[in-house]
Amino acid sequence: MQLLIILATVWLLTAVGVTIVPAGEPSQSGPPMVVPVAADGVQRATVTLDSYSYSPNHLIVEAGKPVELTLTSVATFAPHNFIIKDPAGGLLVEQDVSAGKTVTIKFTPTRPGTFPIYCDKRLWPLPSHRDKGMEGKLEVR
Ligand SMILES: [Cu+2]
Repeated sequence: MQLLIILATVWLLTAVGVTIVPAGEPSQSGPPMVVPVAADGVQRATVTLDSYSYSPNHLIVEAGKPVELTLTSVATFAPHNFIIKDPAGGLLVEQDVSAGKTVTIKFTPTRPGTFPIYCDKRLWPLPSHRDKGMEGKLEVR
């Protein structure tokens, strides 16, 4: 009986998920933003997090200079995060941003390349936020 309830719940949530997420909508890459270098040598930009997107979602930065990102969530309910992983380049960013909150992060990318930015939050058994299009890219030149 308990299993039946679980199965029914899974089915219901999946059905709702399918309704919310339009099928076949690839996540769109917005116009690239070349992050400006301030007088103090820091590359600063503000990224807006929403359900389920980053704006801008394509950041271009220079290697070897610190990057400071202000992450502002305009989501009303869902918690999000901001992840960039380049283990070979020693870059590991994983920052939670609660709904409606603003957090500042700082990191210095050391090697050129294009690295995915994504949110790995998910409300099981719904698809992850990344699967819903919450992703972008960090282009290090
Ligand atoms: Cu998210």
